[in-house]
Amino acid sequence: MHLLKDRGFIHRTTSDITPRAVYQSRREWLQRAALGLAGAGIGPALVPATAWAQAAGPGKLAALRGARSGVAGALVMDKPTPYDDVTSYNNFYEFGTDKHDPAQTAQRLKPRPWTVSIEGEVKKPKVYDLDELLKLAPMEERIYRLRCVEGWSMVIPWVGYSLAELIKRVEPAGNAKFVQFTTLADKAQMPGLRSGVLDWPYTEGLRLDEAMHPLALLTFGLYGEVLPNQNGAPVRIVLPWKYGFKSAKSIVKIRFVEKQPVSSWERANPSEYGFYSNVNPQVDHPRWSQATERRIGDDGLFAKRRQTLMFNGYEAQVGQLYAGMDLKKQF
Ligand SMILES: Nc1nc2c(c(=O)[nH]1)N[C@H]1C(S)=C(S)[C@@H](COP(=O)(O)O)O[C@H]1N2
Ligand SMILES: [Mo]
Repeated sequence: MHLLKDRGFIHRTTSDITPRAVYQSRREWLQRAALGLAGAGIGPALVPATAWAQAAGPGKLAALRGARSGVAGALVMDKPTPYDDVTSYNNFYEFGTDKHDPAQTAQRLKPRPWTVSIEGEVKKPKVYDLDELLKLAPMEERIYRLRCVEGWSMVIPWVGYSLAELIKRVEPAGNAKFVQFTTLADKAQMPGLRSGVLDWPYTEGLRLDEAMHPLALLTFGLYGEVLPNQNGAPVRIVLPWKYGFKSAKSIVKIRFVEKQPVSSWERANPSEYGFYSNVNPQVDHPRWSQATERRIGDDGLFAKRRQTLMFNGYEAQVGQLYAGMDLKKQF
């Protein structure tokens, strides 16, 4: 990020190729939400534990239909970014630093078999198999804004459940104050590891109360389908109120710790990337403004930049986590 400019001016625009079935289901869901039905317990509630995980092809979408939790902020009414953009314009430096690299090179990633090791200050440490994680809590669709620190944004319909569901089950000890996420680092699968852009493996961290916030999503899919490799298969986190780099992809380890961990981007450039990295239009990156953003999928060269929102528009939900903090200093 600090090495590359957002090369948005050569971003190819795509027509809205969202598969019709996906679009259809989303429309119904949005309409239900608009009518106030989605939260009223009419129709299917959350997806039964294994239904989404086990369904194949179009069945995956059917299994998700109407799934929602009522978590405030889980639904953004902006038009979702076309599927083709979400899956071909990616930051995933383990697979190369060009936005269009991961869609190609991440085909080498083997998302199964896969385990996630829960370690550190917890009463029930455990190595979870992916299949166990998929069944751990009901899946739901969450339509979130994603704001990259580089100044562009998307709207993505993710599939997953609150990270808190997993955290509750492993029972953090009293001295667990932070959570550290570690991404896979395997040279055989990830050509980008040969570059020295970052210290591998990619790590990220949160305060425990941030990790427990219902908006923090343990994510297994997007647009109704399992996560494409380039979007962090088979499991990642999504933190919609923070800059995109906090949302670590292809996670293999979650460690509960007492001291604030140092994240990969923070280590690489502490004056530019802070531990919190909450989206904040009033705190500029040292080399560019964070006041506005370019929405991927808006019409190319001539699209008007949008105002960036405090906490990416999730202030009502997460603002209290940062009450009393100086957000200019703790950026
Ligand atoms: N392991 C890992 N996770 C990562 C990154 C990365 O390079 N490696 N890039 C981050 C950045 S900068 C962004 S903006 C988002 C992009 O997610 P997306 O490609 O699914 O939109 O992933 C984040 N997670
Ligand atoms: Mo990013």
